[in-house]
Amino acid sequence: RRGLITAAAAAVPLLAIPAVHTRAARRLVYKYGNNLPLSHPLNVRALEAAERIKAASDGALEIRIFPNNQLGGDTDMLSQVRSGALDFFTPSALVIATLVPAAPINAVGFAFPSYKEVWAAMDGELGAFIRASIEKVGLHMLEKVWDNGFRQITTANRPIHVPQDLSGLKIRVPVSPLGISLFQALSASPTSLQFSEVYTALQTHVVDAQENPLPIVQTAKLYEVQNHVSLTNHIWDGFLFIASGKTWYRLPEDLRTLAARELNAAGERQREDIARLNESVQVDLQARGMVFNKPDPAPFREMLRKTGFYAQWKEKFGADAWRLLEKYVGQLG
Ligand code: X2X
Repeated sequence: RRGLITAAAAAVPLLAIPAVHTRAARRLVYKYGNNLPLSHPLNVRALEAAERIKAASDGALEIRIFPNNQLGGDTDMLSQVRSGALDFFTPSALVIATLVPAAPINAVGFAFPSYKEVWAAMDGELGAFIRASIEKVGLHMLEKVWDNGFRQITTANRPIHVPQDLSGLKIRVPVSPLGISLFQALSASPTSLQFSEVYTALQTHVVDAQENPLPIVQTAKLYEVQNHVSLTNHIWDGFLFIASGKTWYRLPEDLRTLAARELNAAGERQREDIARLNESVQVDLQARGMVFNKPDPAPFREMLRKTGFYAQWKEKFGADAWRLLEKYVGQLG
């Protein structure tokens, strides 16, 4: 009996942190909201982290998760996390851009060739730059960015082989000036909608297309309302783990350290989950009837260059931010 307890304690070393352990009398409940289904690795790993944080703090800090837009769409959650009504939120950099224009520097069209450059940049100077811009508006961004993935185009009515196939296409993009600008430059007709509205908008043909990483197409069941997948990899997108500056700094320091450590570790595991999913998701979506093609990115990039997309966004982000991006992805435009 005794041996069993010792073995269990050894398997969960966090239970042994004494400073946190003594705080059991004060129980804090923090809320975390996001826009994804419970089955997405983001929620699976966040739940796991929440359990570990609760156990290691002996119940002093409980993080309650509200997935799937239960607290409203991205725009609502963004204002809640600013006011302190919500404690944690994981927007894509595309979405937080309405508040922090410098944030979506990672989402410049056709910038990242592969995950190798993505994680070097996001765990390096580019991530630090984004974090610093977010701290300026009174929010705190945890160190590890979680993976959304490379965004791909899906449509109800046609495959996209070359930029001309996008001409006039009614495509949903996130509420994001950069997303709108990218698809306008590629001659499509983009509309901004929150993710909470995407399934219905596709189902009712308010739009005919959308773009998201495949794990989202899978977990949000977009395959029910879309037929074609064109693997454009046009944006690498991540979820920034944002804490409300108002409530984060109110946490006792030991709980803040514990939460940051566990959430960052969960973020790294979530990246591995997405990497594994990326290996199997195409076969799964094909089995559900989706038809895939893989266009050559060169003519898309060329069209962005010709229409002045890169020049325009270099000016908006500024030469310093642009140089940081190019340090990881090579020269753009
Ligand atoms: O809204 C989207 O498309 C999503 C889920 O990818 C983001 O949060 C940006």
